[in-house]
Amino acid sequence: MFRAKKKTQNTNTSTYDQLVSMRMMGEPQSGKSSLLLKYAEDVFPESYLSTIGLYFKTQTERLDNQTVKIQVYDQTENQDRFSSIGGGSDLESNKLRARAVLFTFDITDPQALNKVEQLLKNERAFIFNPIKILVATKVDKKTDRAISAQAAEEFAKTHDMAAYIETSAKSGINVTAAFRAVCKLVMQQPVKQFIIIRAEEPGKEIIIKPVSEGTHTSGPKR
Ligand SMILES: Nc1nc2c(ncn2[C@@H]2O[C@H](COP(=O)(O)OP(=O)(O)OP(=O)(O)O)[C@@H](O)[C@H]2O)c(=O)[nH]1
Ligand SMILES: [Mg+2]
Repeated sequence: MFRAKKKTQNTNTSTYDQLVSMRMMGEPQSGKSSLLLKYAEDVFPESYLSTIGLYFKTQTERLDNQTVKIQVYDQTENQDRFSSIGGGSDLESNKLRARAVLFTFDITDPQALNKVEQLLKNERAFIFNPIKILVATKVDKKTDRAISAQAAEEFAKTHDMAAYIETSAKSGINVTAAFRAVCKLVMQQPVKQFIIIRAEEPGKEIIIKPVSEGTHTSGPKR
């Protein structure tokens, strides 16, 4: 299911049909870089290294019969907060124009959703009206879980987000699925459905369940 090898990071414009940009946003240590690294390079370094500066990584996916180049921006929140639209670098301004924002939250932090709520108040960060996606990280830490899937789903819906996705950079569960789903949402704009990808059972991969807004309460019991 997951790629064993790193794909060629080909920046040749002629090799893709569409470019989809997205950005990671979330508290320091919420798992932004780990998720991106697992996706782009299939590695998970156990030791924590705070992100310094603004980075992006690219990956190519085949979606809906198109070759899509996905570009993902990553920056730690302390630096992200001071991003400027006009005065910043081209990289900064491209980051702000990203079509989707992945809000990462650590499922073991009881305050995690409050922290996402704080980030959402930074209106300047969403001036180009990106699609918002709530991404639970570290779902391998089951016994330390402090935020239920139901609470997170509810939060995502009430905060005008397009999806709730559970991931683990450590186990690899739903990592590729998450980026592919976000990419699909961007390509299918305007978004009409709320997408849920949950990690219900170990080894049981993913459940992709498009549901009409307001009708869904929880994932299927299995
Ligand atoms: N168990 C487990 N630990 C994880 C997972 N993802 C990240 N971590 C750990 O959480 C810590 C923070 O991860 P990072 O990916 O560096 O977090 P970040 O959001 O990029 O942090 P900043 O760059 O400081 O903003 C590291 O020690 C990671 O090893 C995961 O899926 N499972
Ligand atoms: Mg980081």
